[in-house]
Amino acid sequence: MLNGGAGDDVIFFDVADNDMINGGLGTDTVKITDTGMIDFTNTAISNVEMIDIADNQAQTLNLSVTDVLEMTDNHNALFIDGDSKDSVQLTGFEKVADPHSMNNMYKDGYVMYADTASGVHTFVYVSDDIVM
Ligand SMILES: [Ca+2]
Ligand SMILES: [Ca+2]
Ligand SMILES: [Ca+2]
Repeated sequence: MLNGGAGDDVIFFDVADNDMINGGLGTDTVKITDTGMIDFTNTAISNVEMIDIADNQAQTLNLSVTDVLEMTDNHNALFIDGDSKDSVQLTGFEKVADPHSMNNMYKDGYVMYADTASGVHTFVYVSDDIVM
């Protein structure tokens, strides 16, 4: 169990170890250095605000609406920082055409995706360095 606590934390996630991670309060980043397909179906990550795969290595993140709801806090918003070797496969999300028009956590440099069906508003913000 890796417990972030109150501050802004950077937590390294090792796919093989699959530790439970609780970011706690603050803006918490999970850094992943494993390469290849990263699937979050059986991970136990919570209260995290950002996944960072910007390491010039190729990762593919596979995320469903359920995965994002489980790993975030009650804002249900996940940022993903990466590089041009990475890709993100989102299931149940669609691109938001005009993120500035919405009252949300949008920041320039990201592409915003919103869930299509859950009824809970769930958002993923993917760095535009990542080619989708
Ligand atoms: Ca924290
Ligand atoms: Ca947090
Ligand atoms: Ca990468």
